[in-house]
Amino acid sequence: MSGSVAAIDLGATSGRVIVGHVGAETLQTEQVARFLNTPVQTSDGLHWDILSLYAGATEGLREAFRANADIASIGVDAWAVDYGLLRSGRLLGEPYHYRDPRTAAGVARVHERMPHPALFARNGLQFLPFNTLYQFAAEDPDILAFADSALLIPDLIGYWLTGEARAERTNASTTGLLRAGEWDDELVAALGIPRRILPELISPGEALGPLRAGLTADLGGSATVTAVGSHDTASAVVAVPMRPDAAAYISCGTWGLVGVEVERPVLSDAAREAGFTNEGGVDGRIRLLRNVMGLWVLSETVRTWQRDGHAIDLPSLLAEAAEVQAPIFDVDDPRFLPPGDMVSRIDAWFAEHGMPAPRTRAQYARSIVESLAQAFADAAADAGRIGGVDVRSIHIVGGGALNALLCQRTADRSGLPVAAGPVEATALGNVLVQARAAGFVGGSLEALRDLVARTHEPEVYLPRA
Ligand code: LRH
Repeated sequence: MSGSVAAIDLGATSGRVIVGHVGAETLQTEQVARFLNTPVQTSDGLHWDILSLYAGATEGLREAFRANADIASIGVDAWAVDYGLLRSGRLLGEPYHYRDPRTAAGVARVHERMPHPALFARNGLQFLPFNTLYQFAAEDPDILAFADSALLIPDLIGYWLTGEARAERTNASTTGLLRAGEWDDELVAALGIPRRILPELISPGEALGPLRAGLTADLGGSATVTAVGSHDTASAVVAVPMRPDAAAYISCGTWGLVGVEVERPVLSDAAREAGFTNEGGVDGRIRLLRNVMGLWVLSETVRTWQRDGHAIDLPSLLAEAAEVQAPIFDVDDPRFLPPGDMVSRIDAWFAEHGMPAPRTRAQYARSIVESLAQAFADAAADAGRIGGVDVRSIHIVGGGALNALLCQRTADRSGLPVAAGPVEATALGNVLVQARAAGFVGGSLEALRDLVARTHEPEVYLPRA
């Protein structure tokens, strides 16, 4: 039996609605809507425009039903860690963007009560200043006390679609408040977080609920909303056509999430010291990975040039970059996290390290790509060592799979073949988990990945001397 499902996939720069057609030998996707995600800086910080994202998602669902009356299920994924606070079902304000610097105060407050090594022993998370537990600690305590629930971005969209408030497990793992897959009540209490704001957990593949009665007429169709790997990276990893015992993956978009898939969390000192995180995956797998800064540094650099009046065409810029040499810098330096003028920050990094900075735009682009490739190669090697996986190839999925220079240089710098694609891994992973729940396809993650491999042939980059 085959059938169709719809995936809502919200990314840091755009959102999409994709219809997937799935059967034993079929895995096809068509994008029915794409809308921009434009964060808004207000007097109190950097926010996501969540209502415009919800409007884009529902307009996309309307289009999906118009084109495919038989959609059986809807799944939502988005970036991790961010949330909306609600009281009696009403949103108390636009969610903060994880790149808003307010989290620094939260980090200090949390670490006063529990330093990172003690936290890591419980939640297995890499220290990232925007993990949800630090954001909660940075909230105005009166607002937190007033709220009766906190919903991560995909859970919030799911709530608006169904009226059901739940916390999907893969994304909940990025809050820092899960221990062995359940809310860590002891930690929640120790950090003074009101326990009532954390909703009941739900796992990928479980039904969240039917579309609200009021919505079905508006959208022109009815379907069940199914929990997927609602953390976008969890969905992407589902659709990596890899053998987990022999490969590393890089989910490369705004971020480069570099890691291996393991059966159990790795809570060793080596994992913590190397900045690895144990995020929850679909089917209880663990995503042992490191956040590498990703294409953000390049896109933010291009944005700075465009703002200064230069017309930049990315493919031409990358073609020119392939022809020049450039030095590398540490892309994971925290100075590159907030939005802003990346070129001056890159210059400052080189000045502090007594090295000449790039001069032309092509050299800057090359320097960023080379630095990313090196960070990817290092993280893939570390992931293999720490996770006990004999990494013999690297899979790059997501938008970065289209960047031939980055893929080739990752192969060169790691000495390993790089298999690039699918570009739309996140949407495919979202679609596959729904399709399995609906009975359109069966089996383990391995069977789902085999279907991806049969239908989406990767582009292979062999390492050059
Ligand atoms: C990628 C991602 C990543 C998180 C970051 C906040 O979109 O979900 O896995 O660390 O956003």
